[in-house]
Amino acid sequence: MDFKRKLLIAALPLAFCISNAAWADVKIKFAEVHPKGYPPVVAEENMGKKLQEQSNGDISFKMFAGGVLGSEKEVVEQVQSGAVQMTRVSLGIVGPVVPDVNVFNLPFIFRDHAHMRKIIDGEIGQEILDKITNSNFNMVALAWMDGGTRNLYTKKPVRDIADLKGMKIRVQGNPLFIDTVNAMGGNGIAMATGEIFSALQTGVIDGAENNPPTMLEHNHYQNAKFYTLTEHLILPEPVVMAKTTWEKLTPEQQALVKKLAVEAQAEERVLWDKKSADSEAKLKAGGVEFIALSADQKKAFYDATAPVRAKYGAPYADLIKRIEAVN
Ligand code: BDP
Repeated sequence: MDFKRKLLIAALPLAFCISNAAWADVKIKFAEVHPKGYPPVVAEENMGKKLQEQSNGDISFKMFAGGVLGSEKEVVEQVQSGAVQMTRVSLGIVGPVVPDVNVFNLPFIFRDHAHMRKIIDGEIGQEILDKITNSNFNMVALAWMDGGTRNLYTKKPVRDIADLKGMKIRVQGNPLFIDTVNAMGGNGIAMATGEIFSALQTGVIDGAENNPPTMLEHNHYQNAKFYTLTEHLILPEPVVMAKTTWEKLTPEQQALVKKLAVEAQAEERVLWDKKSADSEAKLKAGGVEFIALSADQKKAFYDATAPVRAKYGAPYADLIKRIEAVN
């Protein structure tokens, strides 16, 4: 082999590396526990389309909806290892990993849904996203999806707090929620979203708690016909990217991802309101009884959970005052 040819062969791997770097191509697998057509899934898919277009194809995006990449807990682990690059996850699931976010997971921390929205749109919302980003868990938190208001759904009616006594109620895997249900007199049992349907069907649990779209779309209403409007949790849901992926992006690409995530936040909110109203109507048509509580009856749930707010809220007393001060 002549010298020139040898030189060419030696230089090949280097040339390959250079051309690879120039293609800066980042592939995003986005994990969703919700099915296609669900409000955040729609907004996230639109975000992905815009991301592909506006990055001129340097960033590719693929949605994995319906929990195919695992439960939310498993997905959070995969984001930490970098196997999944983006997800939307309930804040309830982030709490055990980044305890500072548990302020938003406290029962009755927000006065109502509108109060929660004001908070996540403002500086406190950004502070909580930053807590996630600044933790050591390989996540950059970009925006908030709306997860509505959570109420109890049960096989036997809960018309008053006393009716909940001893009922096994599924909660997300966060000790704070087990304590919350226990404080209300029930028996909190943690399990993944995908296990609820059969647990209700087989009687492993007597009920669960969630918003109307989840109760409908995950078919829980088929085996739990009573929906008690406790409004005990209003959990927003961060959209996160693996920090290892984020760091591969140029500053321009990072700004684009952030901008499009914030656009998705606004888009999802409109879809959410429509979906919630539709879901309520469909649940009622499907035989679910909506049980309204009087102010006194609701106060009984609030009072019963005071020890939970005291236990988990103690380190965040100032932040809680700031949340309460937002009108
Ligand atoms: C829904 C959330 C989803 C949660 C699910 C649950 O959108 O992220 O995983 O509740 O409770 O409201 O498992």
